[in-house]
Amino acid sequence: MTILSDISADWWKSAVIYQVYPRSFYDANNDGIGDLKGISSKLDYLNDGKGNGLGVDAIWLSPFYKSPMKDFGYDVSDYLDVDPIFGTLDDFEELVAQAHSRDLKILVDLVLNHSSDIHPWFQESRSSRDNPKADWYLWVEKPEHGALPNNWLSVFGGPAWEYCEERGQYYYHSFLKEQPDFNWYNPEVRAAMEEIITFWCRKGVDGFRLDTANFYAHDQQLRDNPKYPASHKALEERDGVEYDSFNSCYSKDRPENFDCLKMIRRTIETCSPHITTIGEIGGIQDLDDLLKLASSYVHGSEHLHMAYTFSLLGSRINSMDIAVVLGKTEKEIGDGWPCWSFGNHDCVRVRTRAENSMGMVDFYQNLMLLLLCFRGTPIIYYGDELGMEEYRINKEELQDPFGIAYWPDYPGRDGCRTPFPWDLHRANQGFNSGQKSWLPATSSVALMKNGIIDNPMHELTREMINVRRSQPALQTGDYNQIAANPSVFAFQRTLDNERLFIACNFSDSEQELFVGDDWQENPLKHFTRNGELDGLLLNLPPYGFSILVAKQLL
Ligand code: TEU
Ligand code: CA
Repeated sequence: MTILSDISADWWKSAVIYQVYPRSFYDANNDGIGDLKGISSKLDYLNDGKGNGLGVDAIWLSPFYKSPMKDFGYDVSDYLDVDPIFGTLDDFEELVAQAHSRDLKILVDLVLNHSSDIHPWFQESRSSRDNPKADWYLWVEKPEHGALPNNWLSVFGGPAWEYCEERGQYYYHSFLKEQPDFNWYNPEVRAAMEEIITFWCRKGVDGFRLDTANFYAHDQQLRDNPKYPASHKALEERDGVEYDSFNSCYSKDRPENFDCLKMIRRTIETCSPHITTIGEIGGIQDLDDLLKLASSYVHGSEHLHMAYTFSLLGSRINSMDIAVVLGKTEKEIGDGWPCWSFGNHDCVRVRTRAENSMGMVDFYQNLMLLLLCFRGTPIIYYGDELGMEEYRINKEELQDPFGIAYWPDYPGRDGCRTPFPWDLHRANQGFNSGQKSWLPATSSVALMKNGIIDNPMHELTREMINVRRSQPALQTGDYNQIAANPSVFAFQRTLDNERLFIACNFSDSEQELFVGDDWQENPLKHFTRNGELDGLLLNLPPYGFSILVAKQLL
């Protein structure tokens, strides 16, 4: 176990997090699938501890535990071991040591809502009605007349209930039928979760991303979920995904879920006060409800440290919608701490979403700049710092079970999980040494013609991470919205007497913004499309972006 000295308990508030999807980062043993040794060998790219590299502070690793890979690791069959595809526990320890020697922190992904159906716990549970683990999962009697226990649906399609001949009962699965949900009301299950958490804390991890942190508790009366009115617009429009037409307020988001989170937090704090948590608050319900719920999970100090929602991960990324999400969050979050990302392994690449909504790559670059100026911890999804695009997957190439279930209405999540393009001129773009990769390695050359490091998008991201690091107001200052119209989004960040003015032009025409006379251009950075101060006005070129500094500071 590696101990980091000198860490502040709140390190995660000023950190920039980078999400690595281990299957797709770097394939060290050339078997077509990325691995832990591959990640270790590429840490310098992220941060070499000497001021080189992208400059991120922490890595969130998507699951690398033993798994039959029905959901690519989000179906765990042994929580305390590494899948041979990714390497060994020793490889993990080496990765932690290598990361810590560069001052990089490691967050691991805990999938505690469900296990794989081949996990020995489920195998035992399903074997009879009276085995020691009979009540570890959610088992329900078969109703008369062949009906299902209730109307709950699986996120990935069809009813959430699967019949099991051995027990003559149904079991519940929020996701695949190969991902049975645990019964969190059972104290033995909670004790097992404590052991898992403690195990990874002792391996020296600095934090956990908690998969589906709002799904643990379910309504014990098994009440039906209400259907949204036909006019309801889901946050992310996934054509034909029936799950999105229900308000799943009985199958998840339960008030009882707070007890689960409390138990997780207590267990972690027993190990170390420095370990952080980020809960994934899945679901694309009503925006107000979603942001209220996520905020309530981070109030006080008994539940999560941070939570992220899908509110910036869908197609609604424009000035007005972003301002609404940030504004509502500020209103609800109280003493909690926000956490933001524009990309992850479950949604369409942000560069592609940005182009679809605005038709401009420049607009995409502004999103990265904005992300690094928001109040809250930013998470950058691997490859977004290069401008990786969504890969348009063909039917024969489909890997994601979500896509297989809904093809072609919804093509699933493979398109955002393609291999990292280390070198466009080598086989598989340098992802490995030539063995066919699990998803096609075909990133666009458009933004990368000069290689990774000279890529303008990479340069912009790296510089902006530096700016954020040098400006405490960007890390922990207050947030005040100044303007939000379809063309311009502007806000201030203030910490003590340090004040910054951030303005972003979302349009392809020049925009004039009244800023008053107490601002000067930030000498730290002149972005490519920096605006110009003209008396009391800021002139922003098309897709311009400016950070101004209050005059008395200069
Ligand atoms: O995602 C859970 C989840 O809620 C998402 O599927 C979400 O509903 C949807 O994508 C919103 O658009 C987590 C993991 O991030 C995902 O990769 C796993 O497949 C899933 O849990 C099951 O473990
Ligand atoms: Ca490999």
